[in-house]
Amino acid sequence: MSDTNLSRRSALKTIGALAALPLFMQTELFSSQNASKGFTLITNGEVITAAHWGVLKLSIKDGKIVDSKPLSKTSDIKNPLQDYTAELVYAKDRIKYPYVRKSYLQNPDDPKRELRGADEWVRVEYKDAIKLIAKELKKTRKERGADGIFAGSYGWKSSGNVQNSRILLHRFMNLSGGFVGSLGDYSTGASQIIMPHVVGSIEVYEQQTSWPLILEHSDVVVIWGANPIATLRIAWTVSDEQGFKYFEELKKSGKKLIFIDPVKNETCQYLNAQWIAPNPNTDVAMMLGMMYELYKTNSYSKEFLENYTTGFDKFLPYLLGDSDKTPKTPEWAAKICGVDAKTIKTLAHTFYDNKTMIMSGWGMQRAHHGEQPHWALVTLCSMLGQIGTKGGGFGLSYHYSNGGVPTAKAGIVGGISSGTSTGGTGQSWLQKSAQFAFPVARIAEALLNPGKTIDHNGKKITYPDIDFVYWVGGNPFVHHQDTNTLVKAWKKPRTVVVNEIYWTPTARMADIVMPTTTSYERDDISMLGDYSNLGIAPMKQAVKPVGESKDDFEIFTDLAKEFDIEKEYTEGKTALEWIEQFYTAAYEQAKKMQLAELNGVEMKPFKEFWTENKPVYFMPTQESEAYVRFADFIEDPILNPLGTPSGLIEIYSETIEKMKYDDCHAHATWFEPIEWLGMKDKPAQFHMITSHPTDRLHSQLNNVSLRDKYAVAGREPIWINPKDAKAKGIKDGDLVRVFNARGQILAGAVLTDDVKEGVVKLSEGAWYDPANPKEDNTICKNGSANVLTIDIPTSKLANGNISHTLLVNIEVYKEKAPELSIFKHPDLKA
Ligand code: PGD
Repeated sequence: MSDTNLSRRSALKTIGALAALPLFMQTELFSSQNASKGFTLITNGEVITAAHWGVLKLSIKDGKIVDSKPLSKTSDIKNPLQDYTAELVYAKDRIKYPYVRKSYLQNPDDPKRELRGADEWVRVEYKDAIKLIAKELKKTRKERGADGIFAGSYGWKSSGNVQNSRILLHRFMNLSGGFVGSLGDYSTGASQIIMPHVVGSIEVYEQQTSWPLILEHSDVVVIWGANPIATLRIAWTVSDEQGFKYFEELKKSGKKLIFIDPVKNETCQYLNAQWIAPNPNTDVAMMLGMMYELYKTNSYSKEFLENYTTGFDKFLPYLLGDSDKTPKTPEWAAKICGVDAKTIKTLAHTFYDNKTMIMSGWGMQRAHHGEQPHWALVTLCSMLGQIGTKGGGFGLSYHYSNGGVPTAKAGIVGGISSGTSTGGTGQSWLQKSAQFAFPVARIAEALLNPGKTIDHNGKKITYPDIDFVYWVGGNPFVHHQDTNTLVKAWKKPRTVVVNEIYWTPTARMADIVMPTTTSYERDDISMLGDYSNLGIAPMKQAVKPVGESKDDFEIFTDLAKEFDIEKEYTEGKTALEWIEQFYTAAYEQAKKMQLAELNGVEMKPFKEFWTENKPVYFMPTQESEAYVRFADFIEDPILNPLGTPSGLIEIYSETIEKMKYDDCHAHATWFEPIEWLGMKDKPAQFHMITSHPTDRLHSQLNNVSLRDKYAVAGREPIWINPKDAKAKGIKDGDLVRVFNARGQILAGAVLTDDVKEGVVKLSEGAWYDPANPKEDNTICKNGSANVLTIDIPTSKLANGNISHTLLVNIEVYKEKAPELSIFKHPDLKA
């Protein structure tokens, strides 16, 4: 029996075991807001729900959540994020009521914007807050038109297909008269623009060659700049958690595992892989060195280049140095990336001589000229000639949302949309808002420079003059680069409204704050597994909302009433009726399929599904277990061309050539980043990596006691190599100041050989906690990485963020350690 069959059997076994879980017992019942709709909240018992971090079983006692556990166990890799639901719901820093900033309430036309983040808060009645938002929104629309209103509102929000805060905001804004939106995202800003030019699809959010094939066919697995053991704790919808199981099997497989990253992270440690540590932001040079070696030793696939790519001949003069007098030899690369030439050569041959799957993360493209690394990787893999084979090639999503887990045949649950199915007054605005949109990570520049025109992927975009900002489900004062510039930019609009669960740094920078429920205080539904569709998870309300918090659907429905568009907004349905509609559509879809196609899984009608309160699990198909990314194209590139102009992999892009950008040429190129270790006259000493955190989802969960397990000196930990630390007189556990020309933060020193000399690592997502909000460039007491990052675009092509390109200095903090304020309530006037 093949490994594939084995792992298919084990997958089916796991899913079978899940399906056989006993029904949860509902005990005491009491009337609640849903009782009138035929459903009830329980005061004692268990509720099954779901979050980005998996399907959860909550224990309820006397109407309160007392325990939270994963519903089932899919591997031995623990996911601690699943244990903190009660703390999330009853957090000290919950926003329980609507609040308005004092100066804004006194005079919304002259709201003393400079006091944002430093003013007092006044509690108001919910209905008054709704009226105030509606009045000021109408005023701005009248004065400035739709382009005066920004609702791009980026963020990871909570899971759930109905309470999708950003979509709900867009739906309201579309129907009520339009808004300025945003393009792209912070995760893959550079790659999602470059990859369509190279391989004809965005690639970063595509299903990967299936894991069973990797386990059966790959000889070498390379993890290049990724940390799946941390990032697979979460998924965009609800994590199916199957990726962990496959990494467990990979660890046991005996395959050669290579890990390329300046930081020896949890994944390298877990897999016990060979660690190769290039300098940050120099992967392109290293890849070029490998390509040079392959070319010079005639160890590359001419057949692949001829049949499946275009432009290698135009790339070659650059590789060989004929066009710029710099041959990209391994020795040349070694000087830049800090990995010796011999290792570069050995790696190149190891990849060529073996069936090699290169799994790359996205951190390398969140860097200056971030368009280049994945383009160079595709060029390298084209030379290796293994793209589209079982177990070979590259994959850009094995570290994200369980990519590579085979897809199930399933009924698919839809979600609420930003338009309406019945049309409605705002439909034309869908077009218009897209017209006004600008790249998401250019928000601070856009606020500060109305009327400025920028290049973007061959087009020109002019920033609108924004005077009203509405943000939901995101935390820009933690996620956006160069916080101190954002603080200045944020003072530009007259009005800022934020719907939030907690007093986050972003909520504190608003004028009007609307208290929002957690997903455990409202009903919702979600698919399980972004790529796998392994199930449908009910997200049943577990407890009553805290304080006067409302779900986003209710807040926007109430706002819609003020604009006489309630009917269009809700389409006459409650949130629960939307859930029923989406589930029933999936049920009907499944009913049309043969039972055999669904591996015998029968969906139940909505009422039964909802009352039983347990997920439906689907089975992966044999076809999906045999899925090979790019296989169709490789089988017949004429019949199955890629979506590029040539239909082939574009090693050289004439489309990009025509753009004539100085910072993104027509083939993968090594560009020096604006700050890096190899630069002359370095403005600071260490390159800081701001990777995704292990024990949070970005900024989510920074306010629960899980933080106590990783905080050092009460702050965000910073990894520093012991040799670097010694030179600076820093000891393990010291409180340190990390600083550069853009700002300063406090952090706790962790001395470890798991970070390359000259490099420090501090994860993004610690809540920005300004020591003195009234002071420019004040120190952040908690250690938010983005106080130090640079807010310039990757290039004119993609305008992605460059959050991994920065140098910092570090020293022992000798003054009295200031107390944190960010996890407490701000000063509130009752
Ligand atoms: P989250 O912490 O998930 O971060 O940035 P993002 O803003 O997505 O923020 C979500 C917020 O939504 C939280 O404050 C949460 O309380 C709130 N929320 C949750 N559910 C609801 C809801 O139902 N309704 C409402 N109204 N609010 C809700 C993440 C972003 O950071 C991303 S995606 C990436 S990839 C970037 N990565 C980096 C990086 O690698 N390095 C740096 N330096 N910076 C980055 N920033 C980016």
